[in-house]
Amino acid sequence: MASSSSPPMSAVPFTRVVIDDHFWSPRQETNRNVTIPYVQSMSEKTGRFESFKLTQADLEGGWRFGMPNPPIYWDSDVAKWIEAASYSLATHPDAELAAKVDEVIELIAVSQQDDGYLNVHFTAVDPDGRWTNLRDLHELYCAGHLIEAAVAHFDATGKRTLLDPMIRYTDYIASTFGPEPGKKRGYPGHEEIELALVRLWNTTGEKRFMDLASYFIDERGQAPHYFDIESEERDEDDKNVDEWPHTVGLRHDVKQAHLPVREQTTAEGHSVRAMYLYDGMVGVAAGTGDEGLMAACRTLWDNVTNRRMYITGGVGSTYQGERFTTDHDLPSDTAYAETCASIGLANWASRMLQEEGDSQYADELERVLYNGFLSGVSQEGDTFFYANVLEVEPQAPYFRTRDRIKPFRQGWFDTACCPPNVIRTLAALGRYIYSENSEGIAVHMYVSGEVTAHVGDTVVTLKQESRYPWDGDVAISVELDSPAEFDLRLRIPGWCDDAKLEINGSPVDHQTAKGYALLHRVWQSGDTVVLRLAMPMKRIYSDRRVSSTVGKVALQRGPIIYCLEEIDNSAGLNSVILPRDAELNSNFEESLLGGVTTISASAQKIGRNAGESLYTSDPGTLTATTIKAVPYALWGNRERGEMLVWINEA
Ligand code: FUB
Ligand code: ZN
Repeated sequence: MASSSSPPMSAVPFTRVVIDDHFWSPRQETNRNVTIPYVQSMSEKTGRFESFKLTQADLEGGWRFGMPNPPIYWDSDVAKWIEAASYSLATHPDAELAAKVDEVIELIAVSQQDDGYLNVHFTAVDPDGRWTNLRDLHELYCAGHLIEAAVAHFDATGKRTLLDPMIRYTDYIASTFGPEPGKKRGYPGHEEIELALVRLWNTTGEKRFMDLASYFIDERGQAPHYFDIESEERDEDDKNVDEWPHTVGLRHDVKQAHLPVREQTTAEGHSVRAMYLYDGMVGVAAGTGDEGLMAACRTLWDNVTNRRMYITGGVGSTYQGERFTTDHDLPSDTAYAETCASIGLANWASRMLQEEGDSQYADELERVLYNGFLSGVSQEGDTFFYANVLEVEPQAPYFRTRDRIKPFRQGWFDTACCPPNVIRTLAALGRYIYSENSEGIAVHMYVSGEVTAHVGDTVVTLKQESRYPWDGDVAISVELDSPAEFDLRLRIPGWCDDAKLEINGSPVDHQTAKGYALLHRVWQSGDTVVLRLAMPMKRIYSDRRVSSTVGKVALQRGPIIYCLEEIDNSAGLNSVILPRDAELNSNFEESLLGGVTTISASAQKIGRNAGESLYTSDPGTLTATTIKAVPYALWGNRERGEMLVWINEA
């Protein structure tokens, strides 16, 4: 029987998904051939790998890599590279890469202390500082990334060379923190370990890891406040200061520690931390059946996606504190929208999706992947955005405020969290496409290739073929050993107003459940489903309370958000006015940016006002022009120049 409610699903692991897609395959190939090796070479060049060998004595005479000493977050960069390399090895064996991974893991394992502790900075640079400042110093964040790397490496290779040291480290952490007498009641200032412990629990089945994740989540924000206790112990007068403009990181809300997490109703603080926390919360809620915690996740989801998220799926409205600000505060030109935060949002969305089975989560996942995540890396794979702004005027001075915010992609950053985050995400992209449970299979993303899914004991192969995201026709064929009855759920994207389905060439009416076309039948090998998603160009308007976009329009086609670039439209993008009734035309341009659909329209441009006065009564004259918009994710891959997502509308 088809049922509109369905038990929680599991994401089909990327190792059972083959991506053979004209849009994503080239990006994955570049990731494998360029970006993963590039992050490896930068890690070598900057001393990140070698830092695991450091001792205090080495540092006395100055370190040959030029940095005064390894910063507090380096372990996490190396961990993300191992994670990415492991994913890559799982789908594309490569002896040289495997040997390099083994070599780096050996360095890490050797750096583990006798009691199980493992952290470069607090071993070589500041041994007395261990666990003295969880609020600011990233020890548990680094541990989390190393745990994720260990799980990825074990899953990919079956080797326990990183998993065992990390289990030892985790057990040491569990002996240090917790509610039991004699333990510190601490939790991380930068979340990450929570979601990593959920992964460790998934892989090992050891409940103690879930218990530790649960402890970290529920201890956050409790009174008396651990970060204040710590700061007193350090004899520092830097307790939480809640008055604005105290943004520099001491505020508890920057760390989502202003309230116990179950009482939080708005996304506050540092956006990457928030995303990682919420991901961990769903993992724990799902693992323990904790409906109260899940309800908190739903409330936060609603706040983020309906009031605090950019149209590109970026989150974090200011570089000050790299944080969320207030509802509807989404400035385009000073957006932060860190690449890591988009990745965090994608992972949180995917986890919500497995539990709730509702297409709203897949819609946002898709929004992020095709827009605010993919913008983070160049098509050539060796330059990156840290902040993904929605409007660029290259001369604007705010770009000079931090090296992380520039009007062009850069090769590396002082804090290089984003590039290694990009590589692990692209390498395991297949994990976002399908889910399975005992009742059937759900297709969330339309990406050509195939999946081997498990519906109870039945093994089902689905083959997908489409020219998505440029074309909304998707063909899915079923392969089975023998006929089997199950649900096939196909997501009808939120942006699509007209979806039609055919099975074996005949149109079928479909029931919709939670945003998915629900097809229940006895499937035979060779059955083919065709989904036709109308993909017209759309004008999108924001809530009028978003002051920076009032009177402006964004262009969208399918999941793709568009932008204007100077190279196609000449300078002065903010003087463009798109009449409300101007016809939009789409055109697939084979030789542009690897083959993309562009949108063009007749528009107007306001000319400069007469004279040199800054302020004048001359309104300027309007001249006719034609505009051409390209996918936002691909901007900045040609010449440097202006870029604009939200266009003035007349
Ligand atoms: O602090 C570690 C990482 O660096 C954060 O996740 C990023 O936002 C950046 O601050
Ligand atoms: Zn980052």
